Amino acid sequence: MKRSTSLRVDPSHTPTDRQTELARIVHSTVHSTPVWDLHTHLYPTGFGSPVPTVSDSVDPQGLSLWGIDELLTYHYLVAEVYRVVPATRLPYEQFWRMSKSEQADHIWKNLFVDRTPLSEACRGVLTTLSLLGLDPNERNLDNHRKWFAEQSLDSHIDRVMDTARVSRITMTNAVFDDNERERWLATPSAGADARFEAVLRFDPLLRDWHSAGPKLREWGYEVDQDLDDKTIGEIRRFLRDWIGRMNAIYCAVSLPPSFRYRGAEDRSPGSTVFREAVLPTLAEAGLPMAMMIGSRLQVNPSLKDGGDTVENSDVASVVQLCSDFPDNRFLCTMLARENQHELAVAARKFGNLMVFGCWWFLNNPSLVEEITRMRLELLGTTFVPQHSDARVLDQLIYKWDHSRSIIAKVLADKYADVEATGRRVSETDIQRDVQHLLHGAFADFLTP
Ligand code: FIX
Ligand code: ZN
Repeated sequence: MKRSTSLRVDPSHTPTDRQTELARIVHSTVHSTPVWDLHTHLYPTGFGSPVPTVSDSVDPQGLSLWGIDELLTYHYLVAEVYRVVPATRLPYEQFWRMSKSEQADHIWKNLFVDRTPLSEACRGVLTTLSLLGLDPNERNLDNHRKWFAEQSLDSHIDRVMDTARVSRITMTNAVFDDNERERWLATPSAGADARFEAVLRFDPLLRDWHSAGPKLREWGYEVDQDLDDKTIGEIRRFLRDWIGRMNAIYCAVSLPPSFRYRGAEDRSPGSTVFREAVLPTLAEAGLPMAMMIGSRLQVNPSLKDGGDTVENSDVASVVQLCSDFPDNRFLCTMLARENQHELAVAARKFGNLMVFGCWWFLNNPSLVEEITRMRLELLGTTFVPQHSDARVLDQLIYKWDHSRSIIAKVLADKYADVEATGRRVSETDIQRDVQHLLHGAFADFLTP
């Protein structure tokens, strides 16, 4: 058969009408297909909110963050404003003594008024304001604050999910966080909101058994520092209790760059708890384990949540776990750009490994494009391209708008590459693939 050369994709070449049509279809499909956001730090109204409005009661320790002042004091922007106004001019303690709105005013002036908001986190605030129907050209915050104060959280959750086309929000429920744990114990129904799914997060269990053990004892689990059979049994009871209480759809942990798993002979406390308590419990429950690897915590504690950084991590440990635990399923994202190719290749070797997201410092258009393109070329549609990691409800709007545009751009290129072989790609094909990338790959991976 004579190969058609008319469809060959030549990057220097003006797009053909077909390529332009493909790009239009893909962009429209990606932006309209609902997404199941598999990792956020968002909460339903049952967990309270510190955000004052005309209709909601304020819960100063509430966990559900939303509105313009929370958007502007996102830890990404705190770190960025300290690039403009250094601690020598504004001591950290002075900043943290400010009210939330004073902190927001400081960030707004220095990053949005006195300079062009070029960074991804800055641009995100503008996208969110714009898609909520607010004017991104406003130079002061009064009108924005007035609008948010007139909203009620529960209906705002619906509005934001509808605008971002997020069909379901997956939480991060940190059981070692006293505020979160005590809310679950006091109000078991707090998480009962069909728009949200719970995830049991237990970093200290694997990162610092020596501090986690005494807490489990305090909570009524008869554990010792030595990880003997009785202790392992009690850790498994603790996990089963909280998986049940939360109705968790998976369990998660953030692991440092130094995390290593070297197999059965690895007797470190974290690896022993992982191997003998966590993974057997999850295999028995049929739940995936999410590993988020590469954050070196608190290199600058004065920035609080903004004080963490990234370092290269060890993909060989992920390979070892996937190989040693074929009955477990692993969701995995890594924080270093340098780890992405090796991790994607590891996913080619293990069907029980699902790579997901462009996490945190990778969630920038240039890196989302590079990583998504590489993953599509190595994995087809067998990965989850993005999660929002939203900490403030309204961030869903920009995080998904920005990511969808990049995913659509890359997908359109790859469909053009397919059509350059002579194979036609239908709109139905595109809809099926996009639904899989934004929902199906994750949803299917949740079921054994
Ligand atoms: O460990 C995590 O879940 C991280 O995503 C967060 O701790 C981090 O602060 C974040 O929000 C990144 O986007
Ligand atoms: Zn997160």
